[in-house]
Amino acid sequence: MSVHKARAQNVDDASIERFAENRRPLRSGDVKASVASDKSNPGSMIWIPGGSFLMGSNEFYREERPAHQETVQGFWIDPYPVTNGEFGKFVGATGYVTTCERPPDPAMYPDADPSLLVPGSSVFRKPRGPVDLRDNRAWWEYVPGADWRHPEGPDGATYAWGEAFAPEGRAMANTWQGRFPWENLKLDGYEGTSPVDAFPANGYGLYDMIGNVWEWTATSFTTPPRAENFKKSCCVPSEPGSRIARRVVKGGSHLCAPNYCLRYRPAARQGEAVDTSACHIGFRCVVHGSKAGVAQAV
Ligand SMILES: [Ca+2]
Repeated sequence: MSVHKARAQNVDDASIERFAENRRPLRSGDVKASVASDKSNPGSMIWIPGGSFLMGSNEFYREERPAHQETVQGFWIDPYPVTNGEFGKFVGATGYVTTCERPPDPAMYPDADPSLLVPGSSVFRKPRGPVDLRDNRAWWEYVPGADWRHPEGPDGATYAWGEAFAPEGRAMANTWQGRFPWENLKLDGYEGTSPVDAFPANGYGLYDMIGNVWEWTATSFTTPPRAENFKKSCCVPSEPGSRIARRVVKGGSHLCAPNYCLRYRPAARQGEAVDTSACHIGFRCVVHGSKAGVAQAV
């Protein structure tokens, strides 16, 4: 399954060219017809049989190495990332308050100005032109008041999770086409996040496993060998070396671009600090157990 990086780059460029050539408006029935049954039962999950697979890649980023065989037991998984509407129901039922809605604990940040320890989230700001890719502060901004209801901040919100954008073309996933972080060609139709069923499902019937938003996992992220050679990511404001614990995120997002963050691949993985909210991260639910056990689990 490994692909040489240069070859992958060419494939990616070719795919982008095809986006441009094949752009056409989505017809209303293109996707909806295939997911109507799932939408009628939003609690439905999909059974993934257990088996062995090649995990990681030796050809791209260091944190994916080494590629190795892994075995996983069967499990149930959501066909879509959780939408804002679904998450809102959860919050209404439980009173849950997300990390970005809580003020940071001063004990965790003893060197910080206490007046700056206010609830908020990292928000992507597109520069007007090329910037130094070694400093991701050129496109990340900590915005007080930004949260899952207001991912662009309390005064922004041109885009909101779960909103139905008007698609302009077809692609397999919502990534970034163009020169990150200042030129988003939107050849897949989306500048920011996209509806969870806007792109085709994979062979298991799962949507958005690649692109749109990174998805949290329960797996702890440990710094891989030779961390000093880490290539900085467009997608993770906190780089390795932080004292804050990190969890693995998977799948890439609409901010992953081939010139800087070619992580919209199944082999890619990245660490995200558990105290860091960002406008391009989501999640989906998984239930471990037997196929027959889902009735009790869901
Ligand atoms: Ca896009």
